[in-house]
Amino acid sequence: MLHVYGCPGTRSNRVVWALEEVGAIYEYHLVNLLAGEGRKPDYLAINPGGKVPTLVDGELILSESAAICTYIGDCFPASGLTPPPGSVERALYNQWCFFILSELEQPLWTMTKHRFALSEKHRVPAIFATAHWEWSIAAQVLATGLGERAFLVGECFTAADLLAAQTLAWARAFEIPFGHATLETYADRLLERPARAQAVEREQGIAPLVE
Ligand SMILES: N[C@@H](CCC(=O)N[C@@H](CS)C(=O)NCC(=O)O)C(=O)O
Repeated sequence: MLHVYGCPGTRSNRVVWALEEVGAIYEYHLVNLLAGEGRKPDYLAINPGGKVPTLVDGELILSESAAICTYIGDCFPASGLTPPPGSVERALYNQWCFFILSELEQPLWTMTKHRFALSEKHRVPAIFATAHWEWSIAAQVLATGLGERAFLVGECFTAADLLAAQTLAWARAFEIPFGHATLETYADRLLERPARAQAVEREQGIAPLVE
């Protein structure tokens, strides 16, 4: 049995979405970040950073949302969520996942931290202009890489698209324009996938949104 530790309205929705895409059976454990549950010793024992998501599969404990989504895809190869290891598609898939986590989401994470995630004494409002500028550059790279295609890699939906779509949804929640009509269409289409709706329902059914 797979166990996912998450909190509604956070990056754990990537993992729950991936689990729903592959049809996995899993147990969801709420880590109420607002109530400080991420800092409890029993949770720190499986995730020393006190963050969500975490996936536990037997002896394996995984953090980092992209690594978890990739593991889920690899465990369910028929789903096509991850291209086969060693393939050209897998190399491109890895590239997009690393880009999304290190370039695309970072300006959003900077904005999130300096809006509310950090304690007030650590917030630097002057950072927003730079974060917006960095976002526009990363969004341009994503739009160029996607072109007129439906998916980032090959002809089918992969976890790279899932991570990109969730990051675009995050930008929308912050009312940050994408600046590219193709990204709007891409996000609309991916965010309408039934597995995403099931994931949102599964997480929100467990606890109210943190925001
Ligand atoms: N790179 C990590 C980031 C995880 C992360 O920062 N999670 C946030 C919620 S979206 C969190 O748990 N924050 C609580 C904290 O920093 O104390 C991933 O993608 O899994």
